[in-house]
Amino acid sequence: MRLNSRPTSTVLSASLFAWIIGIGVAGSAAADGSSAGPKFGRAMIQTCSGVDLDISGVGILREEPSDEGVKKVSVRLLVRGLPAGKHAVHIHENGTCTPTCGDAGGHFDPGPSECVGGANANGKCSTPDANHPYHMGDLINIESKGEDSVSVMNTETSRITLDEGPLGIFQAHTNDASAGSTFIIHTLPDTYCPDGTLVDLGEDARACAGGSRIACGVIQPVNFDPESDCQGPSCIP
Ligand SMILES: [Cu+2]
Repeated sequence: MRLNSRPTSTVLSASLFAWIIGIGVAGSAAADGSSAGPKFGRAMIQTCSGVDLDISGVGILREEPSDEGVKKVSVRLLVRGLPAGKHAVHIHENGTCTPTCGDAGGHFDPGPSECVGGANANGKCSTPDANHPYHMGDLINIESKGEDSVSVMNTETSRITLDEGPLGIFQAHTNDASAGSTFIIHTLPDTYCPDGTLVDLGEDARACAGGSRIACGVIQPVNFDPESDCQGPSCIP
């Protein structure tokens, strides 16, 4: 089944959760990048440490082979346990969720635009949200009807690739960054920084990008076999 490329954020019943995960990744895969099939990534999403919620889910990425310069990656999230409302979802720059979700780093955004606001004394961007919502890892919100529901988000991005290269999400892009990347789900919706400015919600200066982090999953390259690997309980977080 081809992943739905229409940007949506909807809610499904829990009874459909396993079924969707089972067929949502079907297709021939490219395990080592040597075949002409699609490439897949998967993240098992869990509650961030110190957060009093019971979140679990899966994030699935699919990139079709193409000789064109711009690659499109389908992104699909299915998540249980999110509080009601919209929640920001981004791809963050480090391939780790531990010891805290803060270790996932900032939004995935390799390249010279990363430090639009200039670097501080530690070599970090002094205004990490300056490029928001145009970071390479910025995605759309996921919407929940409540912690007992299963939330689904489908979107498509051409800002990343599952292949190697400057926008590859499975490699390290800075000397101090862990290789790989993560999905981070935030407590608040992404407001996409209207007019290019941060939305001031008090103490949280990054509120325009969803505020604190409540769930995280490391994105890893996978080769799903739809006949065996991902049509059973092993696919269900
Ligand atoms: Cu984020």
